[in-house]
Amino acid sequence: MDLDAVTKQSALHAKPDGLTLQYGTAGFRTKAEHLDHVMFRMGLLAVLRSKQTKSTIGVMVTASHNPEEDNGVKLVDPLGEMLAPSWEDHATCLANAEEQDLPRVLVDIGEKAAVNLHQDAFVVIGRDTRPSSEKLSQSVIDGVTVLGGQFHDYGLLTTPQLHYMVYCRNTSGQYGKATIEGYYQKLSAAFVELTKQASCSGDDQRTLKVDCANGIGALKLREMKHYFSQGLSVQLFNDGTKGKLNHLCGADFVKSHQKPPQGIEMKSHERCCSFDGDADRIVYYYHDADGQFHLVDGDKIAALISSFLKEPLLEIGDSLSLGVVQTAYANGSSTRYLEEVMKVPVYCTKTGVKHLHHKAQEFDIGVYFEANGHGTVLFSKAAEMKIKQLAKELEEDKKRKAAKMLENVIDLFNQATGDAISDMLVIEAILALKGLTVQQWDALYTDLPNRQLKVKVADRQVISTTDAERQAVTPPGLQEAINELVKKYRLSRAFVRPSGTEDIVRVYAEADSQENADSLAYEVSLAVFQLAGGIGERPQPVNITRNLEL
Ligand code: NG1
Ligand code: ZN
Repeated sequence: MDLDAVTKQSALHAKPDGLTLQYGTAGFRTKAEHLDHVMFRMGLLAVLRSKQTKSTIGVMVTASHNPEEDNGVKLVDPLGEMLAPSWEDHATCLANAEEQDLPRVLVDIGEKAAVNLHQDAFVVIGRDTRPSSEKLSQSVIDGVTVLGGQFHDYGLLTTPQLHYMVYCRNTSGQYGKATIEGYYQKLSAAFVELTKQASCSGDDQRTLKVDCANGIGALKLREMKHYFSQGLSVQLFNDGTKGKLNHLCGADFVKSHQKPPQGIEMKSHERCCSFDGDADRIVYYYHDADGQFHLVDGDKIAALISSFLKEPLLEIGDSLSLGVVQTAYANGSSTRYLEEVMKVPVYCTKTGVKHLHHKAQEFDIGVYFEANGHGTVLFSKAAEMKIKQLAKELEEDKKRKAAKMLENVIDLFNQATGDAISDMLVIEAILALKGLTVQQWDALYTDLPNRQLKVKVADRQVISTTDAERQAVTPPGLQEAINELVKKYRLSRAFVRPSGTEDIVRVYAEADSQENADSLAYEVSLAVFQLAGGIGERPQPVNITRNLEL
């Protein structure tokens, strides 16, 4: 390592004094103007990680569903996975080192992680459409270059596309071609093949309105839609030509406000969906004949997919294990439906897709989704080989067809990470094959009314949790208070946890009616405010907050 060169270059990307950041649920995320040094340093870190793993490492510049003024960065590990936990600690140390300590911290990481510095390094970089992203990704490149790493800058990409590129490159092209056309072709071919078996079900069925959150999803979907236009016609809204990124639109807005985005015309019973700002989340929704809004979220996506998969799996007669992974935010009704009606084992992990991904890898077929619409289905290598073999060998027509269908499903899911475009195509294929309308899909089960709130506290780390974040361990007395409040309502549940992407504590509550869910969420927020060092204005009852918002 040429530490003198690092010091010199770093001075051009100097860290503001006293600023500390944490590598959270999805990397570093904050106001874009505070991130230049972090980007440069993540370029350095990506080189070390690449040398250590002898693989290509990805760096994605995005702040997903956060406001346009924010930005962020995360590293992508060799198989498209999120960065390993010990390296998250290295990332935090490196990002927070004062200028003069940077060389020492860099050497330290190299030693601790036993990095062979003579190894070559290769880093691929992608970015979203934020105005700040281009300059920040240049800072990543500066970091990569000063440590002698090679790189390929893909420019504008969705987050899942960057994961895909990393995965392709580290499996010598076996997974697919590491180009944007490779991505479009792989997914579209699987979609077209899968939907061939669907009986033609009218024009209406095959049209989908997509709210692209004014983000990168619009650019990529516009390029891609020609590849699958025979099977599905997508109409893009909030395509970034007018509105602001994630402002009053996008998957996070729709999920958290439980209302449609602005900028989309919805007729009753029309199937609509929203991506988030970097196109790794998707939620569906529609208006019924009475004009009432219905959200079809990540939990219902998981339910649709697992019930679809069960049939061909049964048909091929091979006992491949199927499991569903959720977080504490999964609606109680979805868990009950999956366990009791679908008879599929369900597991709960901590928030953050890396936890779900990890757990899902324990099954032959692991379906994982966060309620917010981030997820995918993972097939183990063994399951994939088995299915591909059966698709070739099976004599009986029906069985071979089932195996072939599963083979296409494997190709259609982005196995590297949750992907709005890939998930959208899977969902559309399933609806077409099953001849289901969005209302019929929604009717699989009825969501329990729920509410999510945010509470500002001086230090959100005073809250620590256990049992996949469903129980608060500290501060003392908080869990007891929550238990008492929950007892007051029917079918109720509540939990709190510090956010990994925002400086707030999140409160979640569900109960038998919306009023009760709102009221429980409010009461729990007050308990957090009082027991965990709330700052600013005291939490207000939900209907007041909602009125203020309107
Ligand atoms: P935090 O801010 O840690 O709750 C949010 C989402 C996560 C995940 C990350 C990354 C909720 C409740 N939390 O994390 O599920 O998607 O952002 O984008 O939706
Ligand atoms: Zn996202």
